[in-house]
Amino acid sequence: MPAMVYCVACFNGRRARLADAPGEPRDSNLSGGSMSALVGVIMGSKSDWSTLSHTAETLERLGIEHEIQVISAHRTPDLLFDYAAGAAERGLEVIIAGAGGAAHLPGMAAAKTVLPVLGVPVQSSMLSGVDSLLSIVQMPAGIPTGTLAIGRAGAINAALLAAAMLGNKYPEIRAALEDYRAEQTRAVLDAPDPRPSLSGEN
Ligand code: RP5
Repeated sequence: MPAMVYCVACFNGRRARLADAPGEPRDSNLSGGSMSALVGVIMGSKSDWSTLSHTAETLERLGIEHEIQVISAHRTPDLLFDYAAGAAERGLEVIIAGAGGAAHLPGMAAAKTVLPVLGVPVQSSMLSGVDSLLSIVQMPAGIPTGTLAIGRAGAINAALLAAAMLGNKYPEIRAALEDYRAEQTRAVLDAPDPRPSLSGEN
């Protein structure tokens, strides 16, 4: 039995998480209560979770309701189409899609929705994520896909960029983003010495 099973039959309503395991994708929307997700975080494989977990952590830190799911452009193409086509109707306002290698997930999601889609290139083992980056970034005119940096930085920044978009509509998200930035600035200024033993000391 797989460690985590999603009920994929109820995409036009609320998804059901039947079981999950620590360190694997989970649906914070379902675990967090009754609010509906604003951000859909999808990834091409469970193996992408070590990267996209940074997206989830950042969204959680900012208090942004989100849902998380493995959807493969290649292994589950019909599911991808259903998910992207129904995303706006279900209340999602931004989709973050991470994939590696021949990373078609973000672009194909963008092709099926007018919601903003942010692509996170996962660092692949064979080509270090350059393949992922190039697969996501060179979209044809007419189907934009926002493309972030490869790996952890891109995963975090996708969440922050989603927050910036949502912040135009939701004041509490704008405020959370401002706090995040202020805290990050303060952390640098408070510990200017790079040597671990002296960090924070003068
Ligand atoms: C892509 O293929 C996924 O996004 C993942 O990064 C890569 C490898 O997938 P697995 O073979 O690890 O499932 O579709």
